[in-house]
Amino acid sequence: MNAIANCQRWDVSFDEAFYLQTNPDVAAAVAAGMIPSGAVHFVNFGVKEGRIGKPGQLYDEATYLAKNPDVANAVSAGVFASGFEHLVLFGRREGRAFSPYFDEEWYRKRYPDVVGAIQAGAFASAFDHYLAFGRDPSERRSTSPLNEFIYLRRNPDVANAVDTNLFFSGQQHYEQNGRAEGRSVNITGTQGNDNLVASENGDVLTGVAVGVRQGRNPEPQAQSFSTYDSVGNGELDTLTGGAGPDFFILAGLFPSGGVGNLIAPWSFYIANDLALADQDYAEIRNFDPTQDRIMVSGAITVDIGNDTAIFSRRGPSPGDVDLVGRVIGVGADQLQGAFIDPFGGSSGILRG
Ligand SMILES: [Ca+2]
Ligand SMILES: [Ca+2]
Ligand SMILES: [Ca+2]
Repeated sequence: MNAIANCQRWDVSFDEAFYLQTNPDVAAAVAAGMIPSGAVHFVNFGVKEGRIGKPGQLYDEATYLAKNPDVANAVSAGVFASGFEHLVLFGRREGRAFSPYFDEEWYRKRYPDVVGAIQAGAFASAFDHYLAFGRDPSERRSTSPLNEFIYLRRNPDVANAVDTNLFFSGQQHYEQNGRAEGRSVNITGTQGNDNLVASENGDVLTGVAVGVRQGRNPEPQAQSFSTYDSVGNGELDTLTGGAGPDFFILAGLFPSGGVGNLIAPWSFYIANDLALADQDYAEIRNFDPTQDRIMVSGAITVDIGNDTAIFSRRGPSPGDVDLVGRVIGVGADQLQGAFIDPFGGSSGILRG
């Protein structure tokens, strides 16, 4: 059977030995010759019964049927035994959504190089790129706004679980365990407009694209570090806080030229074109001045109605300022003490 052969080859959701070991009733039925294999059981029955085909299983029957109504109809009509059968026969090559733990659309938005590679025919889908390269410890690409690289670096136990395939990704670990365990995460955006929302655990929200670079440090654990694939030029991001103490990042440290690893503070959301300075910024919502904080570089605040506009200098003349943030429903006087400026109140000049 073609579907079974595909299922057995496609090892991100099914492992015959694991399935028989964890489902003794199926193992007994296979041993008695009533079913040819665990895979046949999984495709026809097990996946619909919510049985797990493999540790870190990516596939989710309910997600697949909900996101692909034509498949749901075909399964109801008896054309396919399960959504999973359709996926292994057709859906995967069609790039269909099949998992809460991989967002094809988001991955393409975050990594334009992958879109280029797909257009050039190197990969059938973003998921195929992720399997081939994105999970590698040197890349740790994100499959959602949860920053995979930072999550795995902050949680070595999770990194170990991912590297030994107990979880497919840090994001899967967070959704299944980490959130309930109270782990906080870094939620990071793309080079486009983003809508990022914190959990209840107290998170770090950064609207720009935070990536990974290989460093020059000879220590293996320090060979890579996070950096920025975009700096907010032309971006309008919405960052919404949660119940915990959140940290909103409107500035970063960047390597600068010269000797050694000098770093310089740069504000995000500084427009390349001065005429567009008010068009790019982070809109901060649900901000709690008693516990949430905003990282800035040389912020200048102005009350605008019930909100506070945050400007950063973009050049040496006093009026040469650029809108970088807007805190909704919070006045400038309430924000005193909410700013973290590790850059010592420096001007935040990015260009010019
Ligand atoms: Ca963005
Ligand atoms: Ca909060
Ligand atoms: Ca701006």
